[in-house]
Amino acid sequence: MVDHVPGIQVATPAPPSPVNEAYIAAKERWARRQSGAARPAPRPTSERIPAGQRQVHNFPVLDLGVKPAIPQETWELRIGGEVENPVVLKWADFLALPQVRDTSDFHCVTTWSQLDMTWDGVLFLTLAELVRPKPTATHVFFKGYDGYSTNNPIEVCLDDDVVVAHSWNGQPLPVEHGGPARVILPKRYAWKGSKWVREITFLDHDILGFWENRGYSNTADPWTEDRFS
Ligand SMILES: Nc1nc2c(c(=O)[nH]1)N[C@H]1C(S)=C(S)[C@@H](COP(=O)(O)O)O[C@H]1N2
Ligand SMILES: [Mo]
Repeated sequence: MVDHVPGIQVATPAPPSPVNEAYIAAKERWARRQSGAARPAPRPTSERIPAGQRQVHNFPVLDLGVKPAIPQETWELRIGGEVENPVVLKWADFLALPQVRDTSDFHCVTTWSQLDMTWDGVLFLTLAELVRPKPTATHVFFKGYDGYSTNNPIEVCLDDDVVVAHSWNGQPLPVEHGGPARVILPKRYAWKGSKWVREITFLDHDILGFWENRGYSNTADPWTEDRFS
């Protein structure tokens, strides 16, 4: 317990906001996972395939018919909106941020799931810490270089397994899978993660993305077969 020193202003902690609570919870989970102390026992494959999904061992390609080729030299990731510190990251800036490796399962709404996908990149949480979302930020809108878009609540994005990935299974992400960098949100159907990600905008309200505007669920939870709206 630190007493107030006369003449020195003691900062009062910011009141808990949903954003702060999601940050702290995700960072705690991440720390536990990194320490290995609380690593859960591997679950049997059958329990890892949501209803209506089947396991595949290949990696299908789904896009809008465009596979934009963005050289690393001209690649930029713009992060802004309801944030204190908007940034435009060049490739070198992105690689200079703390890097993580995370292994997760990938569920596409077209009914295939691939297990144990290993992604290298930057935690969404790290990007959020960099730009500092305002307390008004509730949603995140992602845009891809191909004109794609998708949206998520901020809490979903701040989970400790959400990565802006540049590598898959130890290799640079091929263009058809969204390289130079794509978003991975393992707890949602895969359309919620933008390939060729170009812009991340924090918003004080929700906006529907490409598929969300075309009859797909806004929440997209594979575990409740939450496929269509
Ligand atoms: N920019 C962009 N991101 C996208 C898409 C897209 O068409 N463009 N398709 C989405 C869909 S529907 C799925 S299932 C996954 C597919 O990723 P994959 O092609 O690497 O399997 O990317 C998602 N992200
Ligand atoms: Mo998809």
